[in-house]
Amino acid sequence: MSDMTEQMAQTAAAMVAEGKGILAIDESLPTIKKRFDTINVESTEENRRAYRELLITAPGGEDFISGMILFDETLRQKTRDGVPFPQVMIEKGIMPGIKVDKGAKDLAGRPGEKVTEGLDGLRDRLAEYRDLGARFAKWRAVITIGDHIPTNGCIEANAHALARYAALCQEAGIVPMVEPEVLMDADNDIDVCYWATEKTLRTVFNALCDQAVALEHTILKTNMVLSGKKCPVQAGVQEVAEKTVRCLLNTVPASLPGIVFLSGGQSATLATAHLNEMNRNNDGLPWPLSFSYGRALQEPSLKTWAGNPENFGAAQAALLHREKCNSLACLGQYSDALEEAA
Ligand code: 5MM
Repeated sequence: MSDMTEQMAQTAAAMVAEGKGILAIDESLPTIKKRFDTINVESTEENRRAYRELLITAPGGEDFISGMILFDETLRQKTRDGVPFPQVMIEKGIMPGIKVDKGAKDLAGRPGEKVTEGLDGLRDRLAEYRDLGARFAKWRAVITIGDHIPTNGCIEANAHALARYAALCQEAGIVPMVEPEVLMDADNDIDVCYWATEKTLRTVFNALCDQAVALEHTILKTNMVLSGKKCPVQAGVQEVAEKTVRCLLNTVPASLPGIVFLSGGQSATLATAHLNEMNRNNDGLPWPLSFSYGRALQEPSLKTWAGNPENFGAAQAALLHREKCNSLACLGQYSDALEEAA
């Protein structure tokens, strides 16, 4: 094994080490503005820096978090004491990751569907990100459920881009986190989500194979199989866990080092309960199941902070609580009682 290959193997294994998960703080400028709007904070560069400092430096986070996904701006920012964020993270034993896609754009000829862009110039950007300390990267594809969608055309286009991105990452010695997200915003029942997720994952793994991506050095970040948010009948925790695991067993090769979930708009506690249920009942799975939540880890912390420097410590405590609960969920040891005690 070359040094670079060996390092990717170590990185991938460390990302999903027992009881650890990934904190996603890679909101693009439009998304972080949306989040800040909910707390009436202006999305200035300094406010984004201060908020990300809070998340990155939370004491004890390293016990539950193996890596954080950063936005380009954040990878280049520093603490108020002048220490670059990647350096702070590495000193804490947390691996820096970087979002490298350029966002989901309307897919020509496919109304209502998106394709993620960002392949142009990616080889050069990856080389720079590696020099800045990034050890893994993320690219998110968005699959929408609706009338007659998702189409094959949309799933194929996104899978192809994900595979091209993953191959470029591995060429640069960076572990690709491959994120196809089937959105949970519609009124579909859970079985439609199962169908769309299964089809998407099958297509993605075929594309990865076509582009010679080493699955041993790849992490999958995916949605859980859920009822759409607007569906009048919501599947319970057990059904979500059972159908998600069944879908993954039917589509994801055993050689993958690990699978992490996005939260996708679930409440913070439900995202934890679903992950816990999957891990509580499934000892013999081929891969660890962990978390890479954005909103479900950050929301309580964002609300507590509310842009006020005096709330810095309390907001870090709120983040740590969610990190600890999800760490326990990776081990199948989470319970509702932990929320009441908090
Ligand atoms: C943290 O949000 C990420 C960036 O989103 P945009 O590129 O749309 O700004 C997002 O990719 C995130 O990593 C995943 O969706 C998981 O986050 P959630 O909130 O769904 O757990």
